[in-house]
Amino acid sequence: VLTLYSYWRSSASYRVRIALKLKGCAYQYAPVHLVRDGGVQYSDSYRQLNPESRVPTLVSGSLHLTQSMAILEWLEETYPAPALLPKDAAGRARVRGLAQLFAADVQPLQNLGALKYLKDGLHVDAAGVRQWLQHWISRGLAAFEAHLAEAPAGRYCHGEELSFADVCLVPQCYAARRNGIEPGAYPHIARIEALLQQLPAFIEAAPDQQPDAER
Ligand SMILES: N[C@@H](CCC(=O)N[C@@H](CS)C(=O)NCC(=O)O)C(=O)O
Repeated sequence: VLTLYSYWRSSASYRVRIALKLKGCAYQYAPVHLVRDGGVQYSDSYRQLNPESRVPTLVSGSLHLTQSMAILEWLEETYPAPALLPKDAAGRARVRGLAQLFAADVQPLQNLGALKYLKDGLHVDAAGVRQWLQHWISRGLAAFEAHLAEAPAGRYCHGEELSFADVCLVPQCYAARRNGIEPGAYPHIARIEALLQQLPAFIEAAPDQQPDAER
């Protein structure tokens, strides 16, 4: 039995939800409210699962897996079909590079904890925080778009098969919209996102479909 500790709006959790659904893995959903009571991720009980106090955490028996990209790699090795990485080394490097563009270079700068430090620690005002978010998110989307534009045409981010790059793209588009950036301004991203948003795995993994979604 797999248990996913997740927050509906968390883009890192959203990646793992998409991959679990694509691979047809059933899982229990354990909500971790990142805002209420100062953040449930800081509670002693959650810290025992994930000392970094972040979501997601995926629990499988005695395994406590943290870091969404490490979880995606574990899922890929444990449940190889359908594959979310290409067969060739160059293709895998490209897909991992696209995925890390968002996971390593953009998401940390839009994360709740980083924004809280900008506001409370460095006293940046709301307009400054918004400018920060829009700067880093737009820069990441523009770079991702340039990568898509230079590759041979395909249905998805890397050719005809779904990959980690698609799994990371949709949550980043969600985070962009939340912060006033319209990913539709980037033509390749817009086309692929529209296609992905029609797939059941992506629909079921969406933030507003989660049990802890606030409407
Ligand atoms: N690199 C980590 C990032 C995890 C992360 O930053 N999660 C955010 C939500 S998307 C979080 O738990 N933030 C809580 C906080 O900053 O207090 C991953 O990919 O799993």
